[in-house]
Amino acid sequence: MSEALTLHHLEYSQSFRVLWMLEELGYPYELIVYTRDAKTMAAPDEYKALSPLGTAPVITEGGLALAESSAIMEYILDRIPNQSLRPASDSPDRTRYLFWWHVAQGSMMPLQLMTTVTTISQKRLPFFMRPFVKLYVAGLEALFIQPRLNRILAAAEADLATAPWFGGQTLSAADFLIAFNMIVGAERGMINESDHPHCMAWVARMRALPSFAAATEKDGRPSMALSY
Ligand SMILES: N[C@@H](CCC(=O)N[C@@H](CS)C(=O)NCC(=O)O)C(=O)O
Repeated sequence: MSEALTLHHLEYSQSFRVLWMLEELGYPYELIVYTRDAKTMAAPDEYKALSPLGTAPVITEGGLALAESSAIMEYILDRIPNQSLRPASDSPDRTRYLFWWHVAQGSMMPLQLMTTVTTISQKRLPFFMRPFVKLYVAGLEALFIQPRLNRILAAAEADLATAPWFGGQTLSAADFLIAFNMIVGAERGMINESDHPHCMAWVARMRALPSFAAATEKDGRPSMALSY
């Protein structure tokens, strides 16, 4: 295992946000890009073997192998004392930063994942089961998933109307963490100009960062969303 901090990046995955934040920080790292299994879209076996969870992202450094996007991002930020991506505990932006940092993984991702899983599994079901499952999924979307996502996006609209970044006045790690949710949401039409103008303006601001161009060049993928 290399002594240098190495990001194991799985294509079309949440590891893009770690790649992007590393580029923003200018922190030295090595990059290994893995492709998904063409049939199952799962991570390849060599990726699954990297960490106990078998999920992307993973970083390694010497004997360390660390999974989970937010744990990895905190680990990297802890290594750089003078970075500005985490508002200090006495900053007026701190609570807003903490809120969105946790919303990304704790509230938004589970809802988006439910939609992804139900969409993929419907396509893999025997055709005679599909109408029943479609009805069930439509109910789940209407009663549970969409109302919750709508409340999150309404809160994001309200906050982004008062300050440009999820963490408040300055760009923060919360922006990079939630960027995967937001940009995939925009690519899939869940976030759109007519309903979420402030969110779309934030997406444009994020995409305009030089670190986005650098990360996409290294990633080499046309989008963040996995097509299914
Ligand atoms: N909460 C985890 C979720 C990780 C996760 O589900 N990653 C997906 C990629 S977006 C994955 O590894 N998929 C491939 C697989 O499960 O084989 C994190 O943020 O690291």
